[in-house]
Amino acid sequence: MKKILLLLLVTLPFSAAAETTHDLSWANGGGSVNQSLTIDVGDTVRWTWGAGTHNLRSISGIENFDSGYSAAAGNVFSYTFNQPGATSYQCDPHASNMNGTINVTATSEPPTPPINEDFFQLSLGEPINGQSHSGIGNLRGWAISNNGIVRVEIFIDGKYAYNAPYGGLRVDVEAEFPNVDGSLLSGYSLAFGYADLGAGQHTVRAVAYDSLGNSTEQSSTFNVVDYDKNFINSNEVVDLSVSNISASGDEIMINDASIGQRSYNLKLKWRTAEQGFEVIEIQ
Ligand SMILES: [Cu+2]
Repeated sequence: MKKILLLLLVTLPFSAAAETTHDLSWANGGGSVNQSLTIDVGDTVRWTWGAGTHNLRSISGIENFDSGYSAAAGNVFSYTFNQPGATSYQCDPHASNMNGTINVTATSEPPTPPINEDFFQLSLGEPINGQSHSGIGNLRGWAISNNGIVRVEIFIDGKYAYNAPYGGLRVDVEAEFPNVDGSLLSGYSLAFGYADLGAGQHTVRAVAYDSLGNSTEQSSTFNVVDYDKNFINSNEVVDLSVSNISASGDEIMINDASIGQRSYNLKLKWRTAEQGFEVIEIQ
């Protein structure tokens, strides 16, 4: 419905300014002296010859035209005026008796299409698409719309899970989108138990809705790495004293980590989004 209204608004001014054809006589009987006509850009003037031999030629002004001579009564010369401004013309043999001026006024400019102020964007920062997650981490991102964000829905592996709390402080988003209303408080975030999903590939999808009912979304497909159990309790010993720990680039390898009476090989990797190291491999 909205689109139909917009189309009407855009097309109406054009149809209202449809080109018109104006008829004038072109004869030597006194009826073609000091012709004066004001028309719109794009209009056509059509002169119809009376008796006698006449031409019709522009002599000053914006446009240039010359009908050439015709001795045929009923001969017609048409000219379409596409530029605003005045043009004077005459019949050369009867210049004092057959002359005139056409004034062309610019039609009102068609309105420029309304600027699309519907800015609507959602970003899912974590989980990180294509990466590994483990344990408990964040599910977070931001959503902004000039029409206001009503809610952010979270889908896990294709199923609706819950609405994410929305309204968190995002100074960085406001800095990037200062002209979008509400960008300062555009964050959504919650603690997320990645391990609860179980090891393997999973997808989280965040869908934002604005006040007009529009939606936009982003998905992340990621890998969950897991210990034998989903949660290492506080009474379970984590002991790295016999581990072999090495580092390469932004990764830390911990071999023979004793966790809850089991031995694991772990790989940790620096995560910019998390500003910390995340366990990305558990063996
Ligand atoms: Cu003439």
